Amino acid sequence: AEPDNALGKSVFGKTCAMCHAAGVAGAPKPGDKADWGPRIAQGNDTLYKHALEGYTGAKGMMPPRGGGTTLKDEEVKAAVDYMTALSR
Ligand code: HEB
Repeated sequence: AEPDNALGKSVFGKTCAMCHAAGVAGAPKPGDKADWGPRIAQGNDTLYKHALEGYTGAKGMMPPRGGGTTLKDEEVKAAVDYMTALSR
């Protein structure tokens, strides 16, 4: 399905930007193709899983749902799609 960019942009601004906008604590910045390239290459299923469940990578710790515990799966996925679309 087409990503809902309005939804993704809104969720990103409220919950993800606090780390991802400035690259706080190793969070990949939207538009940083060098950082996002290998991440995007993992495929959407892995990106969604990491965003939903959280994980610790080489650069730092991604919290489950970015700490937005009440976010629906489709809201988190839309925010992932928003970031990756800016980073291809
Ligand atoms: Fe994050 C990473 C999403 C929020 C921190 N993240 C990441 C990724 C994604 C995301 C997709 C990639 C994955 C891979 O590579 O596999 N986030 C996201 C979202 C949100 C967020 C969607 C909202 C909901 N983050 C966030 C926050 C923070 C973060 C809030 C802080 C606290 N992240 C992060 C980091 C990282 C990430 C640090 C990196 C890790 C490594 O090492 O890799």
